[in-house]
Amino acid sequence: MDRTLMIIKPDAVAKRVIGEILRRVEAEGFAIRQLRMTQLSKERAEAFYAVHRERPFFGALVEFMTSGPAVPMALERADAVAHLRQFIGSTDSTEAAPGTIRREFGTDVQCNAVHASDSPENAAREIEFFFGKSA
Ligand code: 3AN
Repeated sequence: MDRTLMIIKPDAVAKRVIGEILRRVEAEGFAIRQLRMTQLSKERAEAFYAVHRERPFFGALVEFMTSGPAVPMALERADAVAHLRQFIGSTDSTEAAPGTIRREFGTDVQCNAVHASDSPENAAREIEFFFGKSA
């Protein structure tokens, strides 16, 4: 079993679809191992997205991710990282396949409902970022 990190972003929290997203994730075979609600500070959001620091959308991304509470969670399943990426759909919600989380609950490339780790290495780093070493 592998683990990955998913975050329900502030847009989806504001839409009150936390429960619906969790239902779909569990129905897809993921076990929720850790979960909490948190409001990211500017410093924490900048650290989380440090790899994107030079991208033109970095400031807007940090502003969005700190605009309200978010719900990070550690999810476990066979092939968790790749399976979750495929399950949530493309980054841009307007281009994500019908039936995916980002298509169903997101709006555009910024307000795209959820984050999912893009590699096992980043999954381990991101789970530790929110839940510490014991996660
Ligand atoms: P993903 O989250 O699918 O791995 P990345 O790593 O390319 O996508 O981008 C990280 C985050 O930055 C995305 N989740 C999205 O919210 C935001 N983002 C990516 N591209 C843009 C863009 N062109 N404009 C605004 N935000 C973007």
